[in-house]
Amino acid sequence: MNKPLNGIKIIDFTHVQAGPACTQLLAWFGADVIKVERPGAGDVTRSQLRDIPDVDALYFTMLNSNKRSLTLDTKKPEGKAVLEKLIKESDVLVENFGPGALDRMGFTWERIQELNPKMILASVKGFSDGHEYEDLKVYENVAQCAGGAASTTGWWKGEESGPMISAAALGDSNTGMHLAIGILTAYIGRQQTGKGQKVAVAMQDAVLNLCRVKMRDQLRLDKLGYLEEYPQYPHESFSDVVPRGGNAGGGGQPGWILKCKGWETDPNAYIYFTVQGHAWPPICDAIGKPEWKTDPLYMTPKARQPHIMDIFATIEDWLKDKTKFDAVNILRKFDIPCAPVFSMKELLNDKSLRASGSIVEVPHKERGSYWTVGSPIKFSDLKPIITGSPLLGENTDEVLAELGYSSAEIAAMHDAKAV
Ligand code: CAO
Repeated sequence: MNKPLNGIKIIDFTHVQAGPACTQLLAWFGADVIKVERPGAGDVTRSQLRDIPDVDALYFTMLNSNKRSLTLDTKKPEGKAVLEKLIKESDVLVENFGPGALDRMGFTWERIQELNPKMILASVKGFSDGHEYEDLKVYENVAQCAGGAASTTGWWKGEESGPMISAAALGDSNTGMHLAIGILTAYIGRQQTGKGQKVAVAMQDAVLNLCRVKMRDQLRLDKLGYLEEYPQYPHESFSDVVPRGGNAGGGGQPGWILKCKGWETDPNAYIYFTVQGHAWPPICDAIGKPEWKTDPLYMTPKARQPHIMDIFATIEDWLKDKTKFDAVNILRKFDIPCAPVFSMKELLNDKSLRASGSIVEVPHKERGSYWTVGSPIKFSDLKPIITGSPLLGENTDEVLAELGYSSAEIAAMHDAKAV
């Protein structure tokens, strides 16, 4: 099978989620990704949130498939020498250590360029270089707060009205995906210039990039003083910052999460319902309110907006004897954009996702096979085969031998606990 990234060698000096998500994607598409880990311990996620004693946690296995593992103490001279050799022979070094950690190890950008002028150094940090918070260490939720997601997510009134974190990894995996695009861009650039370069993505910036519609709303609010697609309009007042809009649709079409049959006991018996402006007549037909098609109080988006929550309440009433699946099966016939709220359990067992490779079963040497999330990117000429994640140091001797070390030298490195 065509694996377009075959031949690209990546030193994966990453840990936790943001960096590993990036390198895993590149490994799926054919790159040789060598994960460098501290001897004896490895990536902290190997032991975090374990479901089976002494076996690599799913947190690790789900972010490190298709890689090789090399243990290396890069603070010891022997370990540094191995890393230098690897840098000379690789195309990309990806890292997401705390600010300054790579420099303290002796691998500044200048030193890396001396070793290999073609090297692409790719980094994730919490904040960008020169930012007033550039020294901060950052995890997922910190990034969501710093990048605008938390201030614009959640409820604007009531007890639960504070900033809210999304369950989606907007800070971690999202930053990793941005970095993957940066690496491939730098790689194509290198084919033109012959030179490597440094690629950096700050988690704050990656979150902000996904929150650009909220920046759009801030600019509109500055000009108009109100935002007519928010649930606060027209009955409540706006301050000078974008408010949290609950489950409101973020674009030009109002939407809301609506209860379906069984919501009292099933936390996910809901659908998302969207009121597309031009699709109003079919919505009226679908929910049994044909008279709304010609009623001036309902005919235009402007007329509907002041009582849009009442309209949603009427649709909820229509939904009360329909499961989320019944509802979608009716609404799809009228071309109404909608979907059930799926639980993780439903997604895990979803036949379509399994058939498409978005959920895949992967073998693992110690835990047996397990289900994980496969590539969301589909190609006509590449079907990524997701393999298990490596055990800690599983490929150490193999990688050292490839670098030209003799068996005696490798044994000496083990004795010195450098690998
Ligand atoms: N051999 C020897 N030392 C090693 C090593 C190895 N193979 N791998 C790592 N280390 C050392 C580093 O050199 C560093 O040592 P110093 O601090 O003494 O220089 C240390 O281990 C790791 O430091 P760290 O700051 O990266 O780790 P932490 O657990 O304190 O912080 C995190 C974790 C994620 C907050 C921090 O790495 C960070 O802010 N990274 C950038 C942002 C990021 O990617 N965050 C997302 C993580 S996913 O939620």
